[in-house]
Amino acid sequence: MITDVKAREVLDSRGNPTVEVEIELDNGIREKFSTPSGASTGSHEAHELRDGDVDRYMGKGVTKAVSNVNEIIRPILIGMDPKQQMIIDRTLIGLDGTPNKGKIGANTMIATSIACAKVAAAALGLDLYRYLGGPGARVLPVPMMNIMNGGEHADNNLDIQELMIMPIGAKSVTQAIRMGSEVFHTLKDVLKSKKYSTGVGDEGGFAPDVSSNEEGLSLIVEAIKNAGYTPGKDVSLALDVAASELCDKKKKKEGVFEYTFAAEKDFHNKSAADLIEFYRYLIEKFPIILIEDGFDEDDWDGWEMATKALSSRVQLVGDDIFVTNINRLKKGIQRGIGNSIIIKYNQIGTLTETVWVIETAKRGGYTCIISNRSAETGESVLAHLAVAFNTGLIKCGSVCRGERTANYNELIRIEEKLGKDALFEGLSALYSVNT
Ligand code: 2PG
Ligand code: MG
Repeated sequence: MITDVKAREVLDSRGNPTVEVEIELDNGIREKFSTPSGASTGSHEAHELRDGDVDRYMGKGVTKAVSNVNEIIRPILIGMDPKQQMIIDRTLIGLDGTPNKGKIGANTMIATSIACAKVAAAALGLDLYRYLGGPGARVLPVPMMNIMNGGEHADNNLDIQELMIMPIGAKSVTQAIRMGSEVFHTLKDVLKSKKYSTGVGDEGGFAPDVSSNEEGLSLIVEAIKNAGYTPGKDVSLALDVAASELCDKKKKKEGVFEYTFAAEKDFHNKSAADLIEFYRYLIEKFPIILIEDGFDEDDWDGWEMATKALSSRVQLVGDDIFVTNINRLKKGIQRGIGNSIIIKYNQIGTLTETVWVIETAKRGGYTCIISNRSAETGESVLAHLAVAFNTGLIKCGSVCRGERTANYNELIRIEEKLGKDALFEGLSALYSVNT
């Protein structure tokens, strides 16, 4: 039984405040969870409640979220059973009462919701993945490792927000992590030899001022080879274009979707059809097996066209278009938009709704990628969620910085614990891709 709930303001990995919730049970067991935060946030995401008081933390304080927990949520949760996750989450949804969690705040709610799950698992003496996933939880995910940062995550001229590597040729997640780390360090050498900066961006990937997106991809391919791996066989590439950030906002208001990649001199004010051809070109030239947010969050027609054209070649992953929202995902499934979804619990605000989205995606034939945000807090819940729901795919940033390695290290521990029951699927985790 829950005997206490307490919130506080702590910092995330970008140095901004975030809300942490700690829950205590009558047997003295305590667990806490602090909420991550995005930079390239989709406009359809549930509301992140910030104070807006410019005298504190540039307006980013979360004291309102903290008092929502301590004054509104705490008295209601005390006495409840933390294992009743659905009831607790429905209570939070009811307390908020708005369609986008605009009152209590999705950041407030998810901190509470996941702290409940963690404390319930601890009370039962279970690992979180086993508590949430039951006896069938055993798939270790293929990691999407973000080793070059651009877009909103770095101050360089790379348009594509994330260039990622996927060690699909590994036999285990532990080996995949080793391969990723080796490529990451080799990339550092490649960058140094070409006099590029080796400083890292928000998610721990390098952020060199490359002359074009293609150059960024070429440097990574060089690093894969120099590390002793075969591009496309051992290690493939994935992109998060975050194309909502590259779409002309004014034109969009008139219902026209136009895309500009500033680093490409021939790709300014182009249509979705042009963009499909650009992606086709990149897929031919580089071993790319996954493209996330290739189109704007509201460009349903562009997405539909791209799915028809490219979905047998790559996973087309919806992040900002779906925002872990069941209604947007259902619309996507009905219209044949993409074949994969990014799962970010703070986009929706409760663990229960997150699980509903995962289940719906799977029934619709979509793969699910459990994903980090560009600001994390050192939690390793993503690793547990990926294994609990056998998603086969995870995205938790680069292979450096503690808030990124927290999840990789947890995957290594879970794989060790599962022993011969562990399953790592490699390329076949991306069901629809024929290479
Ligand atoms: C994304 C994420 C995480 P942000 O777009 O997928 O990589 O970025 O958290 O800034 O939205
Ligand atoms: Mg994204």
